[in-house]
Amino acid sequence: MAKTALITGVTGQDGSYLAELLLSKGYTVHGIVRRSSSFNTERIDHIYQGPQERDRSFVLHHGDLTDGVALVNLLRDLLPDEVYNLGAQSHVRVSFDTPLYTGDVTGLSTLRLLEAIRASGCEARVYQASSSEMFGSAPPPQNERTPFHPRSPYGCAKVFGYWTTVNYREAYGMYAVNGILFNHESPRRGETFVTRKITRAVARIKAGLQNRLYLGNLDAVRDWGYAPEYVEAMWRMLQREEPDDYVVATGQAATVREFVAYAFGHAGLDWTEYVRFDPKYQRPSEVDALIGDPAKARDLLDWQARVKVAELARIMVDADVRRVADELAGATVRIDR
Ligand code: NDP
Ligand code: GDR
Repeated sequence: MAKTALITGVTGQDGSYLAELLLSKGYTVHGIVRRSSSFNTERIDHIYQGPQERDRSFVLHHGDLTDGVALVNLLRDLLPDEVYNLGAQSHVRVSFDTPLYTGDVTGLSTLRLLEAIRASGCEARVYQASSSEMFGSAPPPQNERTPFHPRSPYGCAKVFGYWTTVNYREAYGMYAVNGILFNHESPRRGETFVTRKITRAVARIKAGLQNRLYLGNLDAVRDWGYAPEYVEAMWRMLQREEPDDYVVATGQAATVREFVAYAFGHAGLDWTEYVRFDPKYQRPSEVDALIGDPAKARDLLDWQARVKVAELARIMVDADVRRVADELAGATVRIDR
């Protein structure tokens, strides 16, 4: 029998790659989409199957992580084998402007979803999208035993989601796991996260559409990997015999400045001519350095990152250059696959 999965956050970067991965493995995939005043399905339009199609393997449902009753009803109807909780207000800087909202959507919603799973009588295995932001100011390298010290409302909300997931595993014997994922990027990354902001600017500068890029802290150190590889790790976590928590990372560090240099350099541009500082993009409390130790994922999941930061920057610049060229040609701009 084909397995059934439910993905929250299916319209996001990771949700779109995960939906593709599960479909390729023969799953029937259900996704929760929140209603918005304009279309928010760009990343999954290429796999969309309309309600009139027979035997659909990809089905979208309106819903919202803040609506616990809707979650119970949906789970009771679907009784999925696996639930991937990727939905979140995921922007760290924005979480300082909307702390209560972020606490609700990113933190409390994990509890809502886990309770909904219990209430619906569903026995799904659950993946919780935990984050390296939970480590905050804990010095690198960070692994599964590193104590958390979050530095933002987003990080605090993710710590709540992490411990709630552990608690449901211990209290109710649920198969619930935390993937503690370090930053992972792709051509589908949201345009206000720093990597995509940079690669999009490179493409637009190259095309003569922009001549400045304003950034905040260039000294921050991150461990940047490639999103399509990271969703494979999520799936592997749910295939183990016993539930557990895993760090997923490349183990390699780069500063924002280095990413800028890789991206501009790949397009033959000198970044110092274009990049300017704007304090608007600084955070009230910054996370200085996140570098993951992915040994456990390597040993137990047989998972390793292949794409490293310099190649990642090249992949993203090339995709944005193609997109800008399509836009200028008036062609339909397709999401990069
Ligand atoms: P995105 O911001 O690209 O996607 C977030 C998704 O959550 C979108 O589908 C969004 O819908 C959805 N969402 C937001 N609010 C709600 C809500 N109230 N109800 C239901 N869905 C909602 O994030 P990523 O794909 O990058 O990340 C996926 C998850 O992994 C997130 O939880 C993130 O915090 C976490 N994470 C990400 C890392 C990364 O480097 N990318 C690293 C570690 C953790 P809409 O399209 O309508 O906005
Ligand atoms: P992060 O990603 O906060 O690590 O969270 P982001 O790309 O937003 O920032 C990375 C680092 O770059 C610095 N920075 C800037 N950031 C943005 N967005 N815009 C700028 O102009 C800019 N200039 C410098 C930041 O200060 C920071 O140090 C991401 C999200 O996907 C989370 O959901 C996820 O949990 C973590 O990664 C792991």
